[in-house]
Amino acid sequence: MHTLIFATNNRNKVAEIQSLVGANFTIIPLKEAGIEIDIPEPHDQLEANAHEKAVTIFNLTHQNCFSEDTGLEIVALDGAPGVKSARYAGENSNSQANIDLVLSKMTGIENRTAQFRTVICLIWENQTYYFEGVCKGQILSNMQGENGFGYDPIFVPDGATKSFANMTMDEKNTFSHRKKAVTQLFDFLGKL
Ligand code: ITT
Repeated sequence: MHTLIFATNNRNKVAEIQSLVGANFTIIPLKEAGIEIDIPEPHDQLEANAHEKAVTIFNLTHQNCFSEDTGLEIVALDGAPGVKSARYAGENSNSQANIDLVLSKMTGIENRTAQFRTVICLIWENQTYYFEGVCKGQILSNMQGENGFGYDPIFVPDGATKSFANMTMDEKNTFSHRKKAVTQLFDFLGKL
């Protein structure tokens, strides 16, 4: 059995990833590890922010750990909100404010193509590794569904007919960026 600290304060990410973990791994969220810090995300690339989060926690714990940074990249908005997805409508903005801003910027725009991109940074036995998962889809013109978190009510993945927020977690996992990145992570760890 291996133990990995997951360097996140986002309980929705923890729930999604814990639903995917195989029997050989135990994931310890920051809260359970007794770590209460606001992890910095100062960079303009998902990879660099993921690295910053993992290194911050590694330096505190000296234990194997991973982090992930996710962005919603909308073609018609030149890739925004992207790396700023958590704070698109301002430093202390919530999901509703972020969604409202996206929908207002997308008013009248026909090209609704977007993707979620997740980058995982793993620090394992002092070495750093990256894994990426992408989920392509379309931005809706209004919110649909109550499940999930973040931008889920306005995103329909390619191959689906309903938003992520109208799916169960298992359904979302059949499409999701996070599932794809996490699968690579555990495939890699499983081969070590
Ligand atoms: P940590 O940095 O502590 O991991 P965070 O919430 O700040 O948590 P991010 O920096 O990765 O996470 O911010 C990405 C934002 O994008 C997040 O706040 C959500 O609003 C949104 N997001 C991330 N994954 C998502 C998903 O699967 N579905 C919908 N929105 C998502």
